[in-house]
Amino acid sequence: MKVGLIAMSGVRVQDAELMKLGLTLPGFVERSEVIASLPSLSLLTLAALTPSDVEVSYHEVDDIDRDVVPDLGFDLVAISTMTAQGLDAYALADRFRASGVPVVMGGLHATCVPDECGLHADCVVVGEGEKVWPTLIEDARNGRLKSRYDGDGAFDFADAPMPRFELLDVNRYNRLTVQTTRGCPHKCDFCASSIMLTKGYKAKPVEKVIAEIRAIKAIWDRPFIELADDNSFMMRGHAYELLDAMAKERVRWFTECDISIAKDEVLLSKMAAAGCRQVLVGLESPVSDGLDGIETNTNWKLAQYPKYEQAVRTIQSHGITVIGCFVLGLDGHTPRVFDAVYDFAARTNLYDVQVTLQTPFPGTGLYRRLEAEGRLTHPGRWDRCTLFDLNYEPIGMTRDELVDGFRGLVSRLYTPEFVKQRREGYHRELHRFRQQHRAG
Ligand code: B12
Ligand code: SF4
Repeated sequence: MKVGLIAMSGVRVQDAELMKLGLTLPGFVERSEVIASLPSLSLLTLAALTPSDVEVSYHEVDDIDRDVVPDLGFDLVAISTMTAQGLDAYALADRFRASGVPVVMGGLHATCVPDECGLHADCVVVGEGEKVWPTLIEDARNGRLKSRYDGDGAFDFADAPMPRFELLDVNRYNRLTVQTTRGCPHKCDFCASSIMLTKGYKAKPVEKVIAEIRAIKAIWDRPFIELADDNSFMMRGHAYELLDAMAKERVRWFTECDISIAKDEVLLSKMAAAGCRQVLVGLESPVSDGLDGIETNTNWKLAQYPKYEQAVRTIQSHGITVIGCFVLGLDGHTPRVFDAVYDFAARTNLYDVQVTLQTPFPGTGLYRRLEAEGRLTHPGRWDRCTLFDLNYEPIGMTRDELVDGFRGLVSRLYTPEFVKQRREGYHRELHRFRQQHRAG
């Protein structure tokens, strides 16, 4: 049996004007290039759970002629996609099926709209893939593939297999990913990440993470690793142990965390010592109005707002640069928000800034709310779920004000001068903190 694993990779933006504008801004291009090339960790993980007598191969979708779908001799095709390429994934699945090859579809998009995916795939996997994959393969082998398999969200990371990094041609990637945690203790209205897959928050045993890092080092001398976590280090005992172990591996890495890491100086020191170069932090809004009600458990994000500026400074004072993420178009936002983002970045010397438009991904509370309020403007246009294309009616400004304000902000944030100003400011502050530290 031969299984073809196909990753719907790549970065998407429909807004042609924004794309054109972005290409003229070195700061924007730099950020896009960093995130554009990452392999699918989910498919490498499933490959590892495939019995050894089944042949597996890994393919980036761009290497497959989508119009023809060449005969690659597959007995089964497994497609992993997020929402932005959901429609492309359907078209690809349709072509494979038309040529007689059964298709399995999984991932965040399939988890959120399984019935729709089922119109294009023989089988849809909802949620985490690890627990169901071996059974699915056995069923496919025996000609009794079911139309739906449900990962129940309770996969134990103690059973996590070693992803098959060796299936990759590493020369084509600028980072490889390792997952150390899944889920998040918070529940944001718009979140379309791994809280869709599992209810709790779980951490991979330290020795497994270290083994994965070593496997990457075996194929790549000085790798830059991206932790594919949505919110790292929320279990402090595990985090300390992991960071101490990572410090011995001498790798450079990036991850996503929430702002609470700033209140733990021990954690920050350990992160820096372990090779952490940068963290992405979801600040979401530079004005408190936008934050109210976003985190639906305890309104946690609103409560953090007064600590934002100091938190950015504290994290960066450890030599860990921050990418501050802002979501524009939240219900509390008015056209004043664009200047507020710019000013926040200038005041705090944010090393990097990521601005996106609020996006109602299917399956989220935000999607359901906007649908109920009749505010969805492009239902079903999953190709517009890129974080850069507007799909709903905002309330604090018009659609034009939001789109134009967003483009205007992008054109100001990523100019070489403003990027240089923030980075020089970061280095100055870092130098000052280090001198104070030595003196103290
Ligand atoms: C790495 C990454 C990428 C890589 C993906 C590489 C690849 N081919 O997979 C790149 C850079 C290409 C990328 C692109 C984009 N991304 Co991205 N990305 C991530 C990131 C950082 C990690 C994802 C990851 O590796 N998770 C770990 C793996 C193990 O989990 P998983 O993929 O969900 O897989 C599990 C299950 O879903 C399931 N499964 C998955 N696939 C399959 C397939 C089969 C057959 C089966 C059985 C099971 C199965 O089993 C797996 C194990 O349990 C997340 C944020 C984060 N920190 O999590 C954002 C994230 C997933 N990306 C996001 C977005 C918005 C995008 C872009 C639209 C950005 C853009 N403007 O272009 C594009 C969309 C591309 C597309 N295909 O549609 C959103 C997803 C929203 C959504 N629900 O669609 C996230 C959550 C970020 C965010 N917070 O907004 N991304
Ligand atoms: S903090 Fe981030 S990962 Fe956690 S629920 Fe909110 S958006 Fe999702």
